[in-house]
Amino acid sequence: MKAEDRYKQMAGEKAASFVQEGMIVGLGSGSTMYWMVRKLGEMVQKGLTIAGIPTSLQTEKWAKEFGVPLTSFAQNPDIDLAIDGADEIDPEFRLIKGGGGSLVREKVVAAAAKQFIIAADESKVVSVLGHFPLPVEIVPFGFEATALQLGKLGCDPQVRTKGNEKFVTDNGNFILDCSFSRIEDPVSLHHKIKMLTGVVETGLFLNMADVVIIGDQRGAQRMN
Ligand code: ABF
Repeated sequence: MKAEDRYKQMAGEKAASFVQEGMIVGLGSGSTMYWMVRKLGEMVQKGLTIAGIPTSLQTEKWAKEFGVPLTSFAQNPDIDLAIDGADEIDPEFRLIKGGGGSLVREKVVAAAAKQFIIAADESKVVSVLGHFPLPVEIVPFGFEATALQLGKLGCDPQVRTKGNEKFVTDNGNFILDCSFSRIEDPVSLHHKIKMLTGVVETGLFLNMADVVIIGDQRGAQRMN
């Protein structure tokens, strides 16, 4: 196993240890969350009673594979704990997420949770956000016009593709990946993007992460 994958596994499994009896848990997306959901399955097998709300169809598959019971917002709108990965984490624990295309469901779940835990390998820790292209979910209708407006904010938006087709999110939308290089004021940028007609959500998760767990050669460390 590559070191980075081991770091992901350690961070994901440590995040799972925060889950307690009877909790409704938001289940994040991405490869780090594979290890977190897998660990939750082991905990369920040992008698833990929980139910999870998945943030992607892939996470839903993992939960079923590992025996983690699932629920929904219709049954449980009040989430105790959401656990997710990230693409970038800055010193103020502000995040870029959405590399996997699930940012809208991830943000809805994170916003509904009493506590939000991030688990990631050390490669995600940055001094300033922006090297990773910022994902922005937009409605497909008039996406070309939305891209033009987004470009005026200082990036060259690229419509995400999957093979020869445009990538379509679990919500039926498109994603524009926007390379800003350095995002000095993520709060201001997030609000400017959100005000654009056609934009559903940005991959900037600001002042949301309550706990950040980083996996590195020393193991899994809680950063805050
Ligand atoms: C998900 O985790 C996404 O928001 C983010 O892109 C991804 C990180 O992927 P990985 O855990 O595979 O590094 O929450």
